[in-house]
Amino acid sequence: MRNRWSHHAAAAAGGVIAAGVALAIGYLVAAVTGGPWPVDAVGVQVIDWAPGPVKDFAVRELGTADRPLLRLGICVVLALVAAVAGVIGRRRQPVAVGIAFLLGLVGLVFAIFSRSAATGVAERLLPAAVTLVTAVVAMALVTRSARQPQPAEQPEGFDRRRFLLTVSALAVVGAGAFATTRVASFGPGEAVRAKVRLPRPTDAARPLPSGVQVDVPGVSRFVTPNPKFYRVDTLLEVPRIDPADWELRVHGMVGKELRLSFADLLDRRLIERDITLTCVSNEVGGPYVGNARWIGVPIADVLAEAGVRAGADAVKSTSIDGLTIGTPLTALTDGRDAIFAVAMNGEPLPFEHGFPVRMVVPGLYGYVSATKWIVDVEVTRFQDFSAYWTDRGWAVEAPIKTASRIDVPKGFATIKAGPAVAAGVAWTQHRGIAKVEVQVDDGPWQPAVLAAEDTIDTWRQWRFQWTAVPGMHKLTVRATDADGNVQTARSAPPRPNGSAGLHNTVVMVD
Ligand SMILES: Nc1nc2c(c(=O)[nH]1)N[C@H]1C(S)=C(S)[C@@H](COP(=O)(O)O)O[C@H]1N2
Ligand SMILES: [Mo]
Repeated sequence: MRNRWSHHAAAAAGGVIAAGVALAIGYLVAAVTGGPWPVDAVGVQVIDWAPGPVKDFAVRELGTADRPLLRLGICVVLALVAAVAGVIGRRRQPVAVGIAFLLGLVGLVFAIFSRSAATGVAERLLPAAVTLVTAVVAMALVTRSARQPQPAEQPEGFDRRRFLLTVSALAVVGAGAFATTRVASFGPGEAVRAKVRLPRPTDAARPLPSGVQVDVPGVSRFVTPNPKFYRVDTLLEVPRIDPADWELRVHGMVGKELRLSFADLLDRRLIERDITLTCVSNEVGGPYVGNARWIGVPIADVLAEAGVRAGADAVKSTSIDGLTIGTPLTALTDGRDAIFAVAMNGEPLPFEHGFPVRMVVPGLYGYVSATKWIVDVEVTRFQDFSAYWTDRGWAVEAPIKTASRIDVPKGFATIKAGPAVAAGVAWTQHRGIAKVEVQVDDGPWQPAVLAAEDTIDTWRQWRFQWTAVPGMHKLTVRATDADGNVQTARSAPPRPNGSAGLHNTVVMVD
C-alpha cells in the first residue's frame, strides 16, 4: 500500500518535471526568437479577458507584482494537470501523452491569438510549437519509465532506477535551458539602448527653478528617477525593440502617409519638457503618478506634415503588441507639448517605459495618451473605432482630475506635540496649481506654502506648518487650479474616468 502511494507520488512528480522541461525549453526558444512564451501568451489573454473589477484589484493591491503572480498561477495550474497526467500515465500512457499534447496545443492557440510584441509568424509560433513537442516527448519518456508493471514482469513495483534516470536527465535539461535563458541575454538587450546617441534638443527645457522641491524628508522627489517611475502595462514580457527595425507609420485621414524611422525622428525638431504622468487607476493618495524630463518630437509637427483631413477628431495609436489608445486630436494640436518621446530624464527611454518611442501628452491620463512601444498612428474619428481600455469600461476621453496628496506624515505615524510640518504634492496638469490648503480635523481650511512652480504640466509641492496637540488627528488636503476650481470633496472610484475626493492622513500626536 505504502509503495503504491509513493509510486503515485513519483509518477506525479515525473509529470510535473515533464511539463517543467517543456516550459523551460519553450522559455529558451522564446528568448532566442523574441516570440511569446506560451505561459505569457495565456497570461496576456487572461489580462485581456479579466473582468474590470479583477483587474482593478490587481492594479490596486498587487501593482507590478501581479505579473510574476499571474505567471506563477498559470504554472501551478499546469503543474497540477501534469501531475495528474503523470499518475494516469502509469496505467494509460497514451492518455498522459494526450494531456501533454492538449496543454501544448492550448499554448499554441494562445500564442497565435494573444497580443504579442512578436511580429513575424515564425517567431510568434516557434516557442509554443517547441514547447508542445517537448511536452509530448518528455511525458512519453517519463510515463514509460513509471509505467505500472504487469504482475508477470516485475511484481515488486516500477523500475526505480530507470525512472530516476529519465526524470533526472529531463530535470537537468530543463534546468540548463532555464539557466541559459536567465544568464545569456538574447535579442536586443541594453546594448541597443546604450548605442542610441540622443541629439541635443532644439528647444531645451529651462533649468529647474530653485525651490521646486520642499525641504521636508519623506516628500516625493520632484523629478522621479526612472527606476522609481510607476509602471502600468499589460504584457508579461517587456518588448525589446531594436530601433534599427523600428518604424512609425502615420496614416488614416491624412493627405500624405508617412513612415518614419528612428533616425528620421531624431533628425526632426526635438523639444525637451518636464511633464507629470498620471494613471487613471490611481486611487486618492495613490502612487501612480510621476514626473520626468522628456525629449521628443512634437506630434503636431508630424501631423502637420502628414496633413490632417477635415472631419478627423481622434488619433488611434497602436503599440507593437497591438494595444490601442485613442487620443483627442485637439490635445495633440492645440499648442500643448504633446510629443513622440525618445528620452526620459536624460537617457533613451527605459525598455519598461516604451523604448524606443512613446507618446506623452500633458493633461491626459496615460491610458488615453501615453502609448509605449508605439508603431502606428492613425488619424481617424472616435465614432470609427474603440480602444483597448474603452472596450473595458473606461471613459473615451479622460482629462486628468485635480488631485493632491500628503506624503508626510505617513498615515498612522506618531509625531511629537508642538510645531509640526506636513508636505506633499498636488497636480492638475496643463491647468496649473494655484493653491493648496490643509484642514486639521474639522477646523478651517488653511493655506499651505507652495513650492516654486516648474510648469503647468508638472506637479507642484507644498508644505504646511501646524501646531500638533496630543491625541489622534486627521489632516486633509485639497488643491485649487489656476482657473480657481477647487478640488472636489465628492469621492469617486478610478473607474470610469479617474478617482476623485480628498486625501487625508491620520496621525498620533504624543
Ligand atoms: N503599449 C502600452 N502603452 C501604455 C500602456 C500599456 O499597457 N501598453 N499603459 C498606459 C497607461 S494605463 C499608463 S498610466 C501609462 C504608464 O506609463 P509608464 O508605465 O511609463 O508609467 O502608459 C500607458 N501606455
Ligand atoms: Mo494608466
